[in-house]
Amino acid sequence: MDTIITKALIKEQKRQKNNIELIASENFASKDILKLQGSIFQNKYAEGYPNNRYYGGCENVDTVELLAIEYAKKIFGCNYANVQPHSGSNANLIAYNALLNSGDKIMGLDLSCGGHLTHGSKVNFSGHNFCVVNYYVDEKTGLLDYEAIREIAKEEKPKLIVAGASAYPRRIDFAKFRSIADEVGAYLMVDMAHIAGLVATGNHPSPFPYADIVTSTTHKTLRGPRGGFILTNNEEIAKKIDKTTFPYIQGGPLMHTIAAKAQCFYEALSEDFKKYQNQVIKNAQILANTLKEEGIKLITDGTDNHLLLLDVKSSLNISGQEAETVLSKINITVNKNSIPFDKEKPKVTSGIRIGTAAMTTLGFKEEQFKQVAQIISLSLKNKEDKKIQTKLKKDVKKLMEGVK
Ligand code: DSN
Repeated sequence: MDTIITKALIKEQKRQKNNIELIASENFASKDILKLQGSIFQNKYAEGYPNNRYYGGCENVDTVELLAIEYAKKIFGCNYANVQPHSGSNANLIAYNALLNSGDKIMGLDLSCGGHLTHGSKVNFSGHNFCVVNYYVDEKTGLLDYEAIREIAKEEKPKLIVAGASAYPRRIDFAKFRSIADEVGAYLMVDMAHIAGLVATGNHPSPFPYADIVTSTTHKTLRGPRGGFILTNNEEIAKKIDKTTFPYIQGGPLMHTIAAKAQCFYEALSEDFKKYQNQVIKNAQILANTLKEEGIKLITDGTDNHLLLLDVKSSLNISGQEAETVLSKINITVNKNSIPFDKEKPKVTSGIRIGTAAMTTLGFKEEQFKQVAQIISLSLKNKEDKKIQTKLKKDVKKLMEGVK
């Protein structure tokens, strides 16, 4: 192997072994998933769909794609699944193109309020190809205000409403979104990328039967390979999704990733996965409560899911960027994140977003997460004190040594 790549790989292995990983969208996939991602399935071209391909020799990749589809339908309780989208962004690109024409109006959560780039940001295809209207969280509570969303929808009459977020710590009420969509004759699309693992195990209400179309990734709380998928209960929409995925947007499916997605779904159906997701929630609760005890402000004052959004600017008078850097020096990995109505630029921000999915996979429980919260608080409150930072880095090392 190229020596530079080898060195980078070894260093990355060390980084993942030494650091407390709190990025809410990351996780540690199982050995079986990694094995399939790096498997010979990657050598196979399989444009088309199972039993209907444009290439010969597809019998084995057909087996794994059909299995991935069956498992996905079983987990999420729906009738149709397309497991070919290469990513969550692609899944959203496909969903919009399946249902809309260029210039049609979509309505999604504002980026600084926790929405995603593909929910209508101007710098993304979604904001470029479609007419976008945003909805927001309530400025005081940080919560989705469904009546305000209803009013915007009535005024703007979007053709499609997106429910779902990248940095929203609370439960999303899909039934309410459905009633808003029905009132204005819009499609309801749910992007459940962040919460898919929670939905799979009943730790967050399901988007079905409310959504017309559900998009997701497989690598966040779902703990699978990096990739996307799309679900629906509507046969006509399913046909459109398939045609839009291939040949309209994508070419050859990534069969190694689809095999790994099948394994991810297989794991998600297990009792162990349910226990894991229950622990993700318990860990997020203790993390939230301890940070609050330490005087750190949380957007929405807590969490219902796997993630927390810390307002470090108003609590500690530092930016999200600075907090990210301070914590990275003691081997805690987080990402700076805009908070609702943030006055700072996206590269600076007033907040950080943290999540419990990855470290729960490594075996952290309430006891460890309580310590993590105390370390974060001490580190950010004493950012100039080298002695304290050195001691905290040692505490992190000790916590990571406890990981089997
Ligand atoms: N970039 C992902 C996240 O961190 O939430 C979303 O695509």
